[in-house]
Amino acid sequence: MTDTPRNPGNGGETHQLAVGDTPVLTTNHGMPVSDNQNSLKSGARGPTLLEDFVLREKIFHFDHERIPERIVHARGSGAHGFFEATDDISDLSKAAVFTKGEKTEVFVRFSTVAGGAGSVDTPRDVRGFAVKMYTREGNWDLVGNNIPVFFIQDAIKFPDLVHAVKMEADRGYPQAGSAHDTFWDWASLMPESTHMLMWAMSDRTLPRSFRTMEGFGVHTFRLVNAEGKSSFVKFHWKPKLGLQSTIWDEALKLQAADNDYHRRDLFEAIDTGAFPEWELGIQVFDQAFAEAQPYDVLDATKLIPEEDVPVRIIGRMVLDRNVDNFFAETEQVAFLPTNIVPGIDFSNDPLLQGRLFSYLDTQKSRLGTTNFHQIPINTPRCPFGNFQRDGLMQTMVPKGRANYEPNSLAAHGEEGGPRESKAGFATTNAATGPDEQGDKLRVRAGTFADHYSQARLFYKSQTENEQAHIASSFVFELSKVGLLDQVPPRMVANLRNVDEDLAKRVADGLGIDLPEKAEAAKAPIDMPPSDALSIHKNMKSTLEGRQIGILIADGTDADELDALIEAIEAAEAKAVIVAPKVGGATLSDGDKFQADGQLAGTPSQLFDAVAILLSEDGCASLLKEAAAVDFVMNAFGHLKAIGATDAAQPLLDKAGVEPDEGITGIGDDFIEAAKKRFYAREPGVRMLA
Ligand code: HDE
Repeated sequence: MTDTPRNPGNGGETHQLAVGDTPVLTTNHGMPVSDNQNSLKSGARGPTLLEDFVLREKIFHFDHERIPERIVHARGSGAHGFFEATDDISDLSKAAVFTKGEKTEVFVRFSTVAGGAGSVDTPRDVRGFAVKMYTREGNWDLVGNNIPVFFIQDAIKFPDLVHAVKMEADRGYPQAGSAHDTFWDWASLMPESTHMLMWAMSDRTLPRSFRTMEGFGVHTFRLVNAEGKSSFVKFHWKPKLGLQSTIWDEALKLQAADNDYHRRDLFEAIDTGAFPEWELGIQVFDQAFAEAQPYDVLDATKLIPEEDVPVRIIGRMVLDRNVDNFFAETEQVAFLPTNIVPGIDFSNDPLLQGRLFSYLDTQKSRLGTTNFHQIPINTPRCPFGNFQRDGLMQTMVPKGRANYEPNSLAAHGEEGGPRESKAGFATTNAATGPDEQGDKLRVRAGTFADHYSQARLFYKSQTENEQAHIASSFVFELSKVGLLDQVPPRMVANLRNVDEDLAKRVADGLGIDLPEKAEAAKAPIDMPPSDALSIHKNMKSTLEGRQIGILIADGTDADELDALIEAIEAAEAKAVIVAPKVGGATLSDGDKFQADGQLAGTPSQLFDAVAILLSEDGCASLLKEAAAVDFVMNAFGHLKAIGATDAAQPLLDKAGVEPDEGITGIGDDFIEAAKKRFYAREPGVRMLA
């Protein structure tokens, strides 16, 4: 009877009543129920009776099943796993979680930001990357994003940002997207958001999967060693599979093909043992380095180029267990940037400082009680205890009279309760840099004034295709803005400080005159380009973790199909068979081969590369099927490898496929090609800004 929903407090004891091996259905109060099909009525066709407490309890509970969704990051997907420290950094941090060889249980939640809980997985949006580590010194939550910088410098602007980007207040749309008036109205008035906008308009906001995106702690934190010496640190998660993103047209079509594309990918990867993995890296620097930079390390709109401070890998995280229950775990998990452990500390980043209040506060309205830490997904795995008591939904039963401290109850043979320890968390003396203490001022430090240099750095570090994608995204998003006369020119005026060519491309793409350059609070400087900022320069030529769609139909050669599946699996990818009928197709050997997906419902945007394995007759039959033509046409337009039998050529011709390096046969050449995207094809298939 292990699967029976039961009160976690009852120690997992089984119900006494059972029907064979099946536990008996009971009310929430344990009373066995004899009929779960019919409500209690006065006469078979008469009114339902108020007396029916079984019905009332069931409907009452159902009526209250939902809790408020997160104000931001409402749509998310979670998984369990572990973190393993792989390097000794005891010279930098005394945190137990970093002890070389130490394994710590983790829970991770990935999310989009703007959309509601029921929105789709693939809009253009920043992704949340929140990690809860259940360390033996308490929970450490690294609540980050897949982009290393943020829109704003000061927490006081966060409600404005979120109001502007979420659906518009009067009309309740658009859902899950920034391509609308209020977002760009706000953004074009906020030069400090320019750097983040460059990232947001790049393919970083169109990740292929959670498994192929980086994560960042964003803020500067501190590491503190046993002697109390502190260093500054930035945290990075690097995906084992390398970076991979979709392109805009593909993301749009994915939205139509599968609303749950990323959630499904995460779940299925873990379910099939292809465990997602990341390395944890740190950039460590000191006050002298901080003061020597042309930007402020406390400014969350800035990053530290990896060329200046290399990322040192200190551990790995593997997600190896799916949630058992989405609500209990993924929905109820409460991340708190205030969850840190001795050996890690905050910096004075004013955005981080604001977050230290917000997350604790929001959990109370979301989860309804100050006791949300007692919900199993949030409970520390190490012993914990203090004198905080009572409150809504208190599930712990503290014994004795000691609910205050100091007390001398132990001297009288009673439980005295826990006491503070010198080994506990102690805040680092934060006033180590200039202007970190002094008069009370409602100001922004002058060192935060440069809003464009790193936006320029980001743009310059991209490949030609990536630059074109950024320009085209600005054009697309700004073309959705109704306030055409003021907002796009204001945005382009800002972009002139980033890169003149970019500004021109965006103005041209919109069909507007190039506006005067916006006045910069501080003149931008040129920083040396950084390869780490480009996705294309950090993609891995691998099939590991990828999905290859194989289109078959009646008459497909059985041996060729077997060989191809074998080669794909040998390269640690998954072969997904697509056929006109889900029941499968009759192959050349007369056997029926089961399909994984029906052609009309399994378009090629779901795959990283496709193979078209058709006989002459099979191809002839599919020439009249729009879904087959789209399958090939979209794979080509999305710059993917297409392997095809000679007999499939008429379908490729109808889909407008032109030969290039990515168009191959179905042998080893295809396996090699499938590891890549063919960005050189793009100018031939799409007009970019
Ligand atoms: Fe958040 N953010 N945030 N945020 N954030 C929330 O907390 C907030 C910021 C991030 O999967 C909320 O539990 C403020 C930066 C993630 O459950 C809320 C400010 C970064 C998640 C909140 C920021 C993030 C949240 C909503 C500016 C990247 C999802 C529900 C001072 C480093 C966590 C909740 C999950 C969630 C407030 C800025 C990441 C309202 C006030 C910067 C990944 O408390």
